[in-house]
Amino acid sequence: MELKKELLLDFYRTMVLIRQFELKAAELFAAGRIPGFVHLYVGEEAVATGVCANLTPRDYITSTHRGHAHLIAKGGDIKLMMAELFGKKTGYCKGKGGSMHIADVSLGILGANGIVGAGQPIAAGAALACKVRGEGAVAVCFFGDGAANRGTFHEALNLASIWKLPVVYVCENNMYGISNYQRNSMNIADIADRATSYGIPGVSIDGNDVVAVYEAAAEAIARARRGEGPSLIEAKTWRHRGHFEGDPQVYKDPKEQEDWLKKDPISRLAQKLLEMNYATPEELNSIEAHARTRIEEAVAFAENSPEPEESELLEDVYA
Ligand SMILES: Cc1ncc(C[n+]2csc(CCOP(=O)(O)OP(=O)(O)O)c2C)c(N)n1
Ligand SMILES: [Mg+2]
Repeated sequence: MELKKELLLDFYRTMVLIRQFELKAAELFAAGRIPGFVHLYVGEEAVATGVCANLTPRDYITSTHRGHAHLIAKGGDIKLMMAELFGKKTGYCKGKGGSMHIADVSLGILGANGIVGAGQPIAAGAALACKVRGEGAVAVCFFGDGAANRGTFHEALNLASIWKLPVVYVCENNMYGISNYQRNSMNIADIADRATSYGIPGVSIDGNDVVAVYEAAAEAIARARRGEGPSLIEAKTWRHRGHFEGDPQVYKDPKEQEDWLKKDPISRLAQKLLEMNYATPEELNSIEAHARTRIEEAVAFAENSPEPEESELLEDVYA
């Protein structure tokens, strides 16, 4: 299928915005200007972008500890997210959550999550709500290869299958769970094979090709909207940076890292746009410049925002 120029350019805008957000977060973290941990999505942009391009605000997503991109691709507000990273009162969680607790329920973004695999049953629950309401909405669960080994994965997929829930499980297989290579944590090459055990469709795709991601997600989401039940998509990808900022990634094979850097999803899409005469190099540069400006505005918003008051310390906190 040949995708329309505007759609491809939209993918590019989203992917570049994600990349620029992440690179800025890396820079701020290294400079000690944002507290806590940050796990960045650099190199994986095609997955969140290609999937979320099929969703509307009434659809739900669950995210992960590596979640900035999911929020951006689903239409969240980068100013509120940046302020949250800075721990400011204007942030998504009033500055008390940080990078791993960013949610925007009004947009169906049910939250990043520091608990690996926690989104899997949450997405099944959201999909059950969609099914009961009967309005054709769906849920999408983003999770990693490491999370595919959690009990929650098996429980959620089984339940989603037998109840025919409108949910799509999107495994972002970046080959590592922290420093643990996928082949050391499972005896199968393709996580998508696990779909067979639950009697649902499973596909393994090139997660650095945004068009392949978009098309696989379109099919799985359409199936879910038709009431035919869940699917599993495994998007093979690669994180360029460490597991968290500060991780020297000594466990990676330098040759493999180099090979994957050549498969960068943004460069690949840029190449495609140029070859198809859908954009000039100047137009692509101006998309990047625009993204940088938006990120700078988000940083200024965060910096100029107040800290939470001491008197608010126990508000919105549950134990
Ligand atoms: C239940 C649980 N177990 C362990 C951890 C520690 N932990 C944080 S991230 C991570 C690896 C996750 O790997 P993967 O699911 O592949 O996601 P990726 O970081 O590669 O995006 C682990 C083990 C955790 N946060 N939660
Ligand atoms: Mg992983």
